Amino acid sequence: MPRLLEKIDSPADLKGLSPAALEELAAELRHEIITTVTNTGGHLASNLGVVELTIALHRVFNSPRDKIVWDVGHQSYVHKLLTGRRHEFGSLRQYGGLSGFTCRDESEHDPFGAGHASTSVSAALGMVIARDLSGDDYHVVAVIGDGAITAGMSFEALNHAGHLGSRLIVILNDNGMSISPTVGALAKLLSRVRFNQRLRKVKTRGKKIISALPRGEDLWQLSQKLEDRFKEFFMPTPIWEELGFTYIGPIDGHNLHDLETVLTQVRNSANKPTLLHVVTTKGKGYSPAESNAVYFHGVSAKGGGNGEIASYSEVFAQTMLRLAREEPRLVVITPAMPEGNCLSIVEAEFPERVFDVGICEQHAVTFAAGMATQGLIPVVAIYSTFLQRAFDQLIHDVCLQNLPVVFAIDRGGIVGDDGKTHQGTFDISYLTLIPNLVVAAPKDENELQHLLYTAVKSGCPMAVRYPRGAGLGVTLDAELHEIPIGEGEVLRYGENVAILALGASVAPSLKAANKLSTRGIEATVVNARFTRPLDTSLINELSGRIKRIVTVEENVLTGGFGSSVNQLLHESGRCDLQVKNVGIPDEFIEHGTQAILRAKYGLDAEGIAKQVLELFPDSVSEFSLKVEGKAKTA
Ligand SMILES: Cc1ncc(C[n+]2csc(CCOP(=O)(O)OP(=O)(O)O)c2C)c(N)n1
Repeated sequence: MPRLLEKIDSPADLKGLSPAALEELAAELRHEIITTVTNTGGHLASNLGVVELTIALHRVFNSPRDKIVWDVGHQSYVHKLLTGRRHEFGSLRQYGGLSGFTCRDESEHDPFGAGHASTSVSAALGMVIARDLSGDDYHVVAVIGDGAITAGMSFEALNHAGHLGSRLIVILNDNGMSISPTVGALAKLLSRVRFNQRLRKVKTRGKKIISALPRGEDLWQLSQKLEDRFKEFFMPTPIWEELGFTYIGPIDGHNLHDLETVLTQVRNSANKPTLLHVVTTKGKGYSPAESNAVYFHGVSAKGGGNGEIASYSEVFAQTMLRLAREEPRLVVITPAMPEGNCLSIVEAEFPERVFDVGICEQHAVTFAAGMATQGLIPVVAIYSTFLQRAFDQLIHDVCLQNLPVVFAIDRGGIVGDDGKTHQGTFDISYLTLIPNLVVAAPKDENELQHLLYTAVKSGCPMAVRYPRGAGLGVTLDAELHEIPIGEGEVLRYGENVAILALGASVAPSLKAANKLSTRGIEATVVNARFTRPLDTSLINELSGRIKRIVTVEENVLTGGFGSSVNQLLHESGRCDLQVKNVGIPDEFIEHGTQAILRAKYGLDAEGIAKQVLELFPDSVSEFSLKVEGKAKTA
C-alpha cells in the first residue's frame, strides 16, 4: 500500500487527514527519518521528538504565509518532509543535497536559516515588527528547545519581545535535553514542572476546563482562570509573565489532538507575546534513541569516521585529564558540548573542575576570564564556529587584560556535513588580529598534546586550533614538552619552492612535495605551527634563498595565515618573490564530506601540488596530464 507520505507535497495536503491517518503519517515520518538519517548521518533524536509538533504546526498555521522559525534548525527534518522536500530527503547533508538545517535558499517554508542556536526569537521578533509596520497580519512562530532558550541571546529577545508586546508565538520544545541534559536554574524549573505529580493532576483538571470551554472563548481568559485556580502550582508562569508573555502549558507534545486544540486557540486569540510550553521526548518512537538521547542527538553517516585512530578531540581530552592530574589550577569549560569535546573522561575524575555552562559561548569566555584573574588556568573547549559568538569577549575580557585563558578550538577548518553554518574557516583570521593572543595549530595529534601543554604553561592567552575527525595515527609521546612560542619547523628541504603550511594542511603539503619531487621540483616544507607570532626569522631566512613561497591553510585567505606571511614579506621588503596563498576563497562553504570539500578547494595533496606547479609554468601542462591520467585509472 502506498504510504500517506507520498501524497504530502505541501502542508496543504495535511489539512484533510483524519486523526487515524495523522497517527499513521507520524509513524511513516519516524520511519523515514530513522532509515535516512542512520545512512546520511544527522540529528536523529531531536527530529523524532518533534514529529507531532511539526504536523500540528503545519495543520494549524499556513506556511509559508505564516512564518515558522526553527531554532538551530537541526530539528527541521519533519518540516522538510512536509514542505515539498521529501524526494530529496535521501540527499540530506550530502554534497549538493539538502542542508541539515533550515536554509532560506532551500525553500520558501524556511523563512530564516540557522545552524547556530538561540537565534529564533530575535529573528521571529524582527519578522513580527516587519509584519506590523506593513499592516499585514500573518503569524510568526518561533520553535525553540529548552537548551537553546538558556542562551543570553534568547533572553535578550524574550526581554525585548515582552517590552514591545507585539503578537509573537514562542513554542518552547521542552525535552529536558540540550545535547546533554540541559543545565541551569531554568532547566531545573522546567523539570520541576514536568515531573511534579501535583502539577500533573492540575494538568488533567486544566484539560477538562479547556474541553468544557465554549468554542471561541478567549485564551487569555482561559489562562487567567487556570492561573487563579491553581496559581501555586504554575511554577514557571511568573518568569514568562514577568517578561511580558502569556504562558500556556505544559502540554503533551506527542498528543496531536491536544497540540492542535491549543495551537488553534493560540492562533485565534493571542494578541501579545505568548509562550506555549510543549513537553516532548527526545528520540520518541525509537527506543534506542529514547533511552540514550545523548548518543542519538547526532549520528554519523554510515561508513564515516575512523574508529581505529584517536580523534583530535579524544587526544585533547586525554591531555586535559593528564594535565588536570598535575595542575590543580586547571579547569575546563564547555558551552554545551561535553560529548563533542570528549570531556566525559575528565569530568569522571574531576567533576568539580569541568563546567558545562549551556549554549552560552559569550558567558563561557568571560567566565574563564574571571577565573583567570584569580589564578586558575581555564581551558575553554569550544568549536571554531561557535567561538565566533564570543568575539568581543575574546578581545575585551581576555586579550585586552592579557589573561591566561587557553582556547582549545575544535573543528577548525573544513568540518564537512554540517555545512555553511559550521565550517571552522574563519578562526585564524579573527584570532590573528587580536593583540596578546598566541595562535597555534598542530600538524598532528601528537603535536596537539604538546601545544596544549605549552598553552597551559604559557601564562598568556593562547589558542590551539585543530581539525575535526581522526588524527594521523602518529605515536603519542609519553612525555609532554613545551614548544617554543612562535617557532616553526622545517620538515623537508628543497631549493625550488618553500611551502609554509599550517595545522591540518601540513600533512597534505608534505605529500604534495613528494609528488612535486617526481617532477623534478624540490620543495622545502615548513610546519608553521604558529600564525601569531609568526616565525619571522625562519620565514625571512627561507625567503632570502627560495624565490617561490606558497602558504597553505584551511582558513579563508582574507586575514589568514597566508595574509600574515604576505604582510611580513612585504614589511621585510621581499618584493622579488613569487608568492601564492592556498586556502578557502571568499565564500561560505557548502556541506559535503571533508574529502570532497578539500579536493574542491585544492587543499588535498593533489590540489596543493597543482597550485604549487602554477609557479612553474613550464611544468604545468605535463603535470596536469599526469594528475588527470591518474584520476582516470583510479
Ligand atoms: C551557538 C551554538 N552552540 C552550540 C551548538 C550545538 N548544538 C546543536 S543542537 C544543540 C542542543 C540544542 O538543544 P535544544 O535547543 O534543547 O534542542 P533539542 O536538540 O533538545 O531538541 C547544541 C548545543 C549550536 N548549534 N549553536
